[in-house]
Amino acid sequence: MNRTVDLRSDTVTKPTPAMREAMRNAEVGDDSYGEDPTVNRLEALAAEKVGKAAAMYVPTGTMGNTAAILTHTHAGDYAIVDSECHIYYYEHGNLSSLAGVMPIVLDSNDGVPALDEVEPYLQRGPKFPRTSLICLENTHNRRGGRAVALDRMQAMKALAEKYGVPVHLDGARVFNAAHALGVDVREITGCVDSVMFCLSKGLSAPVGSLLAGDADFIEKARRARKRLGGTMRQAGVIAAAGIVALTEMVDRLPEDHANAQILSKALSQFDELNLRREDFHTNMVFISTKPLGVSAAEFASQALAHGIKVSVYGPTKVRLVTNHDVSREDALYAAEVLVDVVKAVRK
Ligand code: TLP
Repeated sequence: MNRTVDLRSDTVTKPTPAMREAMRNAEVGDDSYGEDPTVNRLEALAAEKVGKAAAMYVPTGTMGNTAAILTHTHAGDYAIVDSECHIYYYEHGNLSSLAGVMPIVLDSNDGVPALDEVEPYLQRGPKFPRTSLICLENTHNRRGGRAVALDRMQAMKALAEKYGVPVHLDGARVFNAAHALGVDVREITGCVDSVMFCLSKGLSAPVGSLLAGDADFIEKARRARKRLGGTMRQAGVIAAAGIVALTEMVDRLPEDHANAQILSKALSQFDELNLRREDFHTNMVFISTKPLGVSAAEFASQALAHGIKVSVYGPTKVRLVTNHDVSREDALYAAEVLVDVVKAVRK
């Protein structure tokens, strides 16, 4: 059997035929002069979708987050982050190395640190560093692709507002969160001052993310993007795929969530995996290989031998991500293979 199912990430998705067509026909101009009509259309559409006044196209989610941090903060400030968030865990210390900001790293169950742990950092007077930003993530990648509950975000926003501190959302997969919570995405983005979301993940565009916020914030963020080397020229060629992503690919995300449930259901038959299906809200499933007595790398190589690609997310942590390029049949096949792998490796 030569079938391959790539569950490493939703970033592996290929552009759809409609995206390729839109890219071929894209009207372009020099975006550094604000003259790329396709980029302008994408930015306007993105801002409207997430209910913000303005948006800026960036090549990657990491750059969008970094531009937001550079715009909200000054060197020497504190920013509050959850210990498992992408900004802290994967973005190579940009908040410190590029923005000069000190992370206050707080633990949490759901990606939202406890308010009583956050508040003291917001109250401190001029003798102490200023806390100028709180970062949230929804869906929360390392916390199981969790859709963070609205009331938790609203509570953090209310606290932040009390002290005039902005909240930035790493919303790389915010449309997955909206589907899982059953709300309009604007209800989520209404809890934050700025949001970054990705076109290049579940929405299947080949490149690109957006940073959205109020008009003044985005005007300043354009300088941060320039500083990061992210100001592009005839970017309409890629932005065209982003427009298709936003108009055609958002409504189908529940298919990925249903396929993730196929995987979690199949694997939940193994008591030792202690896999609680309700912990997986969106398109990700995490497995701990520890109870099986094997490393994540060993598990991954056994799965690969049968054509199933998974991510090693820690010494004994494996991540499976469903996406547009994984059909229901692929998910059923992958579930069967992964069940066999568990049976074969458990000691
Ligand atoms: N996440 C990637 C890897 O970096 C882990 C993945 O495969 O999930 N925020 C969140 C929540 C993300 O998951 C990612 C990418 C980013 C930001 C960064 O986006 P890019 O890769 O476009 O810089």
